Amino acid sequence: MAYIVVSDVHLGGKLCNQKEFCDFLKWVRGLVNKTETIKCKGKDVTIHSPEKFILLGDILELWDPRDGNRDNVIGDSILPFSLLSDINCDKIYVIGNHDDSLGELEGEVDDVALPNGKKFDIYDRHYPEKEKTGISGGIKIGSQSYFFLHGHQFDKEQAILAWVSRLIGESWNPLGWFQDLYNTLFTKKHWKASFLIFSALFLLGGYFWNKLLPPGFPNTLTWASLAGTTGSLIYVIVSAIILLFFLMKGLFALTATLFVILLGGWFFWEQSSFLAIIWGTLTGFFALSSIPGVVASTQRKFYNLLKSKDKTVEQIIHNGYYRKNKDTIRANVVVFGHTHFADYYGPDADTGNRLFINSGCWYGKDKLIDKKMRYSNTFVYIDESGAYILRWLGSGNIECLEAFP
Ligand SMILES: [Mn+2]
Repeated sequence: MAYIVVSDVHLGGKLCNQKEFCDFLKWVRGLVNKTETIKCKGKDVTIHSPEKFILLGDILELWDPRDGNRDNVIGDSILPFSLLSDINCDKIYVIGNHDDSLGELEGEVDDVALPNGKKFDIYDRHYPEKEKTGISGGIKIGSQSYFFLHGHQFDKEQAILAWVSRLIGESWNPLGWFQDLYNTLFTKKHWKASFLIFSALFLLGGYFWNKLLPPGFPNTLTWASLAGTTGSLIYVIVSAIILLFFLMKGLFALTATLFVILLGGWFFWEQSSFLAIIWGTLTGFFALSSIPGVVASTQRKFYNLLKSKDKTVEQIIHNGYYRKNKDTIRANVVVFGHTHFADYYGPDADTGNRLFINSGCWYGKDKLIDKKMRYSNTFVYIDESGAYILRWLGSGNIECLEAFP
């Protein structure tokens, strides 16, 4: 029984190590034919082909893709997911914060059978799922039990998002909303020009409306005077026929939309307010087609202000990120990612006698932080003999960073 755990690849992101990750996946795929023995704290550890491969969140970068363009996520994902599919084991995808919209797929992507007979499963929050008692037990491997989650749940900077999400019963993420709006082809291509048009319409419109509109805007026509004119009678009859036609075709949404437009036309036709509606609609269109571009191009700086990246596990435990009293996990070892820092802490009284292991990331370069090396391209290997934080050096070379026998 062996598990391999990776997190925070951020495929589609600006600094993702997609090539190294693919090389690593090819190496894992090859483990089916030969085992690999490495030195770990003076001991030989044999790495076997895994039974389960856990993708522990933020595998895809849906919040902040390169150039704000989610097509880059698809482009970066084709090879890794095809390689993953080839690896002779089940895959567990646990959702992180940068790929949280995929949580909606938890019920859809449920033990999907891959061509080699292995399975692909999505878990919205953690693996394994909570038991009915509300307690989260672990997976027994050797003498330990393990619990896997991405780790943004420990993050106080994410607390406001989590709090609102719980309140409204669905995932709340305002920047994600802009990201959704930005990722329409027209907006991606033309948001700068749209912003100019929006600014012009907004400023010039505001300036000229006083002069264009007659006093007493909005001037309204009465229903009686409308009904009295032949023109509006024809308008009503033609409208009714059109609506009835679509209604009988069973196109209810289209009928409702046309009803609103035709009713609006009846109210506002021949009035200056009709012009105002056209102006408002155009201004709104160009606002929605440009403001998300402004947000998408500045949000990385915004995220850098509030992210808990590069925190060590000890900082997570001691700086109020992790709250022991809220913890319902019943496992000896908690494996998580999110902070991009392959590291560990515990077990001690502050962790409820649990060991916390961070799987690190496949993003950016190695970096010295507070005299401690923060390595990229790391993973966690678990078998009956214990857990190991390992580092991919390329070409099948593995360095052991920590061992927990
Ligand atoms: Mn994360």
